[in-house]
Amino acid sequence: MTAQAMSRSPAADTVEVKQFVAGEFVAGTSGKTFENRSPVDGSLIGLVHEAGKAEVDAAVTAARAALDGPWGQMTTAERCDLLHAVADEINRRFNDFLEAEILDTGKPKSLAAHIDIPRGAANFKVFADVVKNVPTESFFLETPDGDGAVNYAVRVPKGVIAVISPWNLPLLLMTWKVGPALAAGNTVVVKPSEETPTTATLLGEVMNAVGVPKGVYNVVHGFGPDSAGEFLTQHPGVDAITFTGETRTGEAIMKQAAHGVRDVSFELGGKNPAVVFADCDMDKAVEGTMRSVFANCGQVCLGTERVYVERPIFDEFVARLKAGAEGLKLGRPEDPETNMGPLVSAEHQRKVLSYYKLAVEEGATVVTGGGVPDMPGDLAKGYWAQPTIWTGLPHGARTTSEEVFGPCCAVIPFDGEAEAIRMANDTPYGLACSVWSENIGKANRVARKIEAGVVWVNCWFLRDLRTAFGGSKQSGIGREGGVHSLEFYTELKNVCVKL
Ligand code: NAD
Ligand code: 6OD
Repeated sequence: MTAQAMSRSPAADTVEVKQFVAGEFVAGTSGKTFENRSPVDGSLIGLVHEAGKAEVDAAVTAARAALDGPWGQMTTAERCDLLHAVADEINRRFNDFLEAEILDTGKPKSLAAHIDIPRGAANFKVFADVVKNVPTESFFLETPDGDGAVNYAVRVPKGVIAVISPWNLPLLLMTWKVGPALAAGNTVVVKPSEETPTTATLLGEVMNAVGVPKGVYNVVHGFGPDSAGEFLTQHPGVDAITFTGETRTGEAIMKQAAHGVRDVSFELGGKNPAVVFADCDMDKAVEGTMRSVFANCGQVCLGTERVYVERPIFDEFVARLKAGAEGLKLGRPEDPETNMGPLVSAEHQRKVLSYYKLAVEEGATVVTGGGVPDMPGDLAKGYWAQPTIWTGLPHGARTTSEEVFGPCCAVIPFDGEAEAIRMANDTPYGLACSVWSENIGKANRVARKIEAGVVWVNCWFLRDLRTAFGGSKQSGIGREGGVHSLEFYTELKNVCVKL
């Protein structure tokens, strides 16, 4: 990977990642950097320049100037053509993005190549097309003079949007917000996760290459509290904040957004159930649950951590899930055989392993896993966790209530539809659920009663980007996707014309 986004450090064989502000890659004025380490073997990938208040302020100022400048003067069609060009350029540089995402996350290349990078490009095309085609309402108002008035609505951009994104699907989740924000005519300042800074920065090169005006897309690096994340969400020049991450962080950001009564869109944590009925197609239910528990090493907000299985098939289901988990191949991202990578960081590994210990203390039977796998050579220094399945956890255990965000699940038996719904809903979260049954009437009845923003029937993570996406309860505020994204990224303005 060449590029202005990354430069080679003279001191070591590592790269330096800089901020992207007003179309330029810049170091922080404080000179502070932090390390970016490979989750696969703990080796140093590079140094990331940390933004201070000055860089965050420069990024917000650049975003404001672009809004008032060429970007604000473009027609929707011109803007959307540019976003199509952004998507095409991501696809042209597919391997650069793939390499960067794999280095930062350690995820299998096959996963990033099929999901992360293609969606990173698609997020620009889909929302450009939504914006070009969305109708707005109009009303004819009768007036006493007989001439009447016409009301019509227009959508106007909200302004400068702060985008705060997590590390689990870095390019996908960041562009899921940047795509609609830019399509709607806003400008953005992105603060990617400190764990995965690279693809957001690389996207700056793409913006420059296709001629997106300077200041439309900006990136600042750093942490949350007392760092770039907080400096950005507190900045008075930010008009709205869109955030994906932990529920606790959402609470902190909401307080920051209260100053100036700024709008927020939140995609937060989950403790997602799967409900597997005895009349399911067992092969499909096992395969789908395997993916929903272990994909991306369990680091998917929509992933399943509670599997409710109807009693008559409980033992068989657990046995088949165990066989599947034990068949997973952990290894280097580039190895085509690998289907599970490491956890993202040493800190996250400590968190996941603490839940592995807690599950046993809470009375779990460990069906498989429960520790750190033996990895060969340098891989032993990486942040690995075994795919883990528990049974026998009592209702209300912390391991079945709190989000672990690792490759693990508790499998719990149930008797009948009502009990399944009650147990699935007994959580402060409400993000996603999958229901497995060949009785389509029952599956849909259950789907409608589950308290979650997204329910999949006989599938998992089958995405249609036109649909509403988001969480209920403590899993989020608002919906994004299709026209729903525009409800957050625009103000709907009514114009009344007396005829
Ligand atoms: P996190 O909340 O720790 O961090 C997310 C981002 O917020 C990072 O960029 C971080 O630097 C920043 N941040 C932290 N504190 C901040 C503060 N006080 N002010 C401003 N910014 C701050 O989350 P994570 O560990 O990166 O991601 C995992 C979490 O994200 C899990 O809980 C997962 O469920 C959730 N998630 C939810 C969705 C969804 O769609 N609902 C999608 C992906 C991940
Ligand atoms: O597919 C998406 O658009 C989306 N936001 C997925 C979220 C995955 C969470 O880890």
